[in-house]
Amino acid sequence: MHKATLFVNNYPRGALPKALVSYFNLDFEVRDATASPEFAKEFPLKKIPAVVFPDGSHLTEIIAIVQYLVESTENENIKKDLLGTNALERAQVVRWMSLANSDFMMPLTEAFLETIDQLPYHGDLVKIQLESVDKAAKVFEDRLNAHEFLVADRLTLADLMVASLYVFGFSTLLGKTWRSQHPGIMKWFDKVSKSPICRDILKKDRFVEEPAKHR
Ligand SMILES: N[C@@H](CCC(=O)N[C@@H](CS)C(=O)NCC(=O)O)C(=O)O
Repeated sequence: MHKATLFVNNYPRGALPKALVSYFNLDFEVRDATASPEFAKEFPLKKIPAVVFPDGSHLTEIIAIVQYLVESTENENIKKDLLGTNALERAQVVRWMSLANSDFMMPLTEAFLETIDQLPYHGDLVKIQLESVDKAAKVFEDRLNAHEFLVADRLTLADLMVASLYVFGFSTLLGKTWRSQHPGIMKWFDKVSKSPICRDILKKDRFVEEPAKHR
């Protein structure tokens, strides 16, 4: 293997890593994890995104991977803008990415998988999970009602990653009514979706009007 390989598929956490490799023209081979026996062999948890380096070492976890991809660009100004210009900004970038990846994305994914019967369905549990999603979303909504972006009033990696996870929500369980109740998030999403880095992955044409329902 001569270059690092980034494994993704069409699941939500693969979109931003793939977009970063493409936009910054990074020296990574991007492979479809689903079609690759090597992926399952190398990564027993079978979760994307995942990277194998030419020396055989691994990198997993979306936050670590997107940070590493931005660090791999040669433009120091872009790196600073996206990752933070001081210790506190860098910590705030990680803070928002982690909040979205855990408190928002985990209950949302489970609620969705239960709704479409890819996990056992229990209506009460889905309700509790969606309440957790709303609690986390309120933290984002409050921030975005008072500020244009998540960190430091300019676009950072936090905005790109968090928006790339929200788009999954807007395409599944967070329908038109939910979106109308979160104007701060929607105004911010609109702004982030114009960034050339990720405009191809933040498309509104996948938004659902009505949330997916259990049959
Ligand atoms: N902790 C991991 C979670 C990765 C993850 O759950 N990825 C999902 C796709 S968005 C996945 O591969 N799911 C497949 C599975 O759970 O079998 C991270 O933050 O990157």
